[in-house]
Amino acid sequence: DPFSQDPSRDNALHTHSSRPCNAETPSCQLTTFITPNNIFYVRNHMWVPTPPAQAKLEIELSDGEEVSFSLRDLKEKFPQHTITSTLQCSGNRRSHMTDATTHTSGLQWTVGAIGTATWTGPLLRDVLEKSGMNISRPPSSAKHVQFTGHEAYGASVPIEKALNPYGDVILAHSMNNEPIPKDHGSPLRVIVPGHVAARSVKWLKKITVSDEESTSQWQRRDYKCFGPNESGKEDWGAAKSIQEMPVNSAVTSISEMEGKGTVVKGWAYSGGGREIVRVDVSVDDGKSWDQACIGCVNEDKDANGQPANKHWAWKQWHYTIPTPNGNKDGREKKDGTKRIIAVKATDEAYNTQPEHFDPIYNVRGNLAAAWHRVPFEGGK
Ligand code: MTE
Ligand code: MO
Repeated sequence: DPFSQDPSRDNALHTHSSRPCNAETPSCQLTTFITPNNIFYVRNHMWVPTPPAQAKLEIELSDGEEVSFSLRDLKEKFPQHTITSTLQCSGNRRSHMTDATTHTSGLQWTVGAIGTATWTGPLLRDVLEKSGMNISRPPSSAKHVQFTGHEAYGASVPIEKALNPYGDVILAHSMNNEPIPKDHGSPLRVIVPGHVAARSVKWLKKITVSDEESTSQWQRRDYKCFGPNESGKEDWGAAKSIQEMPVNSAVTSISEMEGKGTVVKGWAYSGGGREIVRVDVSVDDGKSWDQACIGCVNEDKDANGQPANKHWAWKQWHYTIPTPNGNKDGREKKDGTKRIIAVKATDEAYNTQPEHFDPIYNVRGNLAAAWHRVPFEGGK
């Protein structure tokens, strides 16, 4: 039974499948800037492997040169970097696309296939340099960096991201100052900040610098996106792999504060290190808007202290619904129908979210980034 090495898991996680384990963080626990390890979402395609204690990380350069490093080498022979990065699954919010359209296949995540942690380890570019690669003038055969996990999962990123001195791609051995837990890639995973979490390969076994992308199905097929009319006739070879993620946001909690009205909280995140610069909230399903307070609920100062183009982490926002005259809590319209809260975020490139799911529909339910609409029932 390959699943016999799977760890026990926190009961608070909302489990979509147990073998393999796919479980999301409950939305009410997504309101801290750092997501604690025990409730960080788990997305496993297979079982949790237990790499042999003496296993070395293998590196193969594009000229065929092979070297390897022990975990100790990676911790002691390289400068260590700590970054704060959000990881988000390409299928996060898929259930909202399902609700708004007819059907999507895949795990029906709500708002919790996302989380933020600090990650520590050497920079991938430093490890490649020590392996013998000329990182300032890489050979023309070096176009992609492929990552292979101990259980056979694999993915790749373009060489530009891997070598970018501002790219912060690290080989992480620590998550929130603890050794990486089993579910999250123990003892070593790559963290590719700003990119879809599918590229942050866990239980890292091998790194291959190549002139082509990883040949795995997770690189060549699953994590691609298509037009609404292309469902069932996807040209997988022609479509671009998902790397950086589009701007997205969600409501994670709505709570009534005694005498202070109703407080709505949520997250907002964009790929590629693009900073979230505005979060707009509507309590009438998009007819009128107001701005949420961004970052004000962060306990961690890092949230606002990230350098330009390196906003690898989400921002948290909150909004207090004003109480309209003659309507005690604003949750019902005069005709008695429920109000709809809508939220959309804007990133520093002034990208924003589409209003509806129909124009971004794809049967796999990837990149579900339309406005998040929630019926306002109050007191939830
Ligand atoms: N790496 C390996 N080896 N095996 C996997 O199944 N899943 C990927 C990525 N890396 C995966 C993997 C996907 S699709 C996601 S969303 C993230 O890991 C999930 O990371 P987490 O479980 O630590 O949240
Ligand atoms: Mo994912």
